[in-house]
Amino acid sequence: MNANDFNTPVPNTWCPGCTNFMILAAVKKAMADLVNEGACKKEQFTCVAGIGCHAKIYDYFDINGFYGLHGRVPPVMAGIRLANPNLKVLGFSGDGDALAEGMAHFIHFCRYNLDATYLLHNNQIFALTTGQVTPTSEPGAVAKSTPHGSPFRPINPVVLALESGATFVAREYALDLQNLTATLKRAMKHKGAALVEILQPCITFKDVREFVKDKMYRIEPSDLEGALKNARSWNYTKEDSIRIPVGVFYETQYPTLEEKVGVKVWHEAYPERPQRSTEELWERFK
Ligand SMILES: Cc1ncc(C[n+]2csc(CCOP(=O)(O)OP(=O)(O)O)c2C)c(N)n1
Ligand code: SF4
Ligand SMILES: [Mg+2]
Repeated sequence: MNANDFNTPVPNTWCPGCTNFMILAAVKKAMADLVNEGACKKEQFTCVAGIGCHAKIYDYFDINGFYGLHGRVPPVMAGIRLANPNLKVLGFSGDGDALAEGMAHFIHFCRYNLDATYLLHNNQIFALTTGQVTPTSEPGAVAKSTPHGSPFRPINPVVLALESGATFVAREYALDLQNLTATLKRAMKHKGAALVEILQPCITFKDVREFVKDKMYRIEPSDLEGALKNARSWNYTKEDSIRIPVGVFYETQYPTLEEKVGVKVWHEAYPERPQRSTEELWERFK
């Protein structure tokens, strides 16, 4: 199979040239590679999307999934994994979705070490609502919500994920297709909570492509202290002197939520659980 086997006929409504197109291409390629390598089957991929431009990605690949509420990607991922631990769950979130509306969920996803991959499309702006500051906007950022400049300091999601217990933490650039695909594959193969922050400039409301391309450099994974040091070396500011580390910051093994609560044991103990149709469930809960 190849990446095009994940295509859907849904018309794409991202702005022409949006950097989300590259994330879509990388995710489809990573999934196709994993299927070809025998690591998992196409039907095992399941996606959860937040709310925002990033979330539309769910319409553009042919896998099962769920649109959550704004910021609520992790609890839906947890529900899916606990109900069926055979599924390979990918969560798609934005910087607003993950760190404003969904901040608490983001922390608990890392802390629980849920066995799932969380892709954070970071464009440092609320893009779908046409440009307001988010928790990753730089201090002084001029946007629709802050015409005189943002008075806030940024939150660093890489530091937050490391401090909260995520067992795979990486940052990539949306337009570096090769490294993005490779890191996504590593994240999807990882057992435990994997965060991949993707720097995803919004070309319509905050075009920082040249800035990111100029400033980024690749790092190698290190121990937790080293990873934190690397992560703290850039706090989303836009000074000329900064450099942006990209690559895998940290990777370790630790029991997952699913292992700790004995999900597999529970599923094996009750193999004959009744299969209910969607219609039946709708009648019961409507
Ligand atoms: C609880 C809630 N608050 C606010 C909104 C309005 N809203 C919809 S999309 C969006 C911005 C999303 O920004 P981000 O998560 O960064 O995604 P992007 O559009 O940048 O990909 C907002 C504020 C909403 N739908 N639900
Ligand atoms: S508003 Fe920005 S993030 Fe949204 S589709 Fe357009 S370019 Fe992409
Ligand atoms: Mg955003």
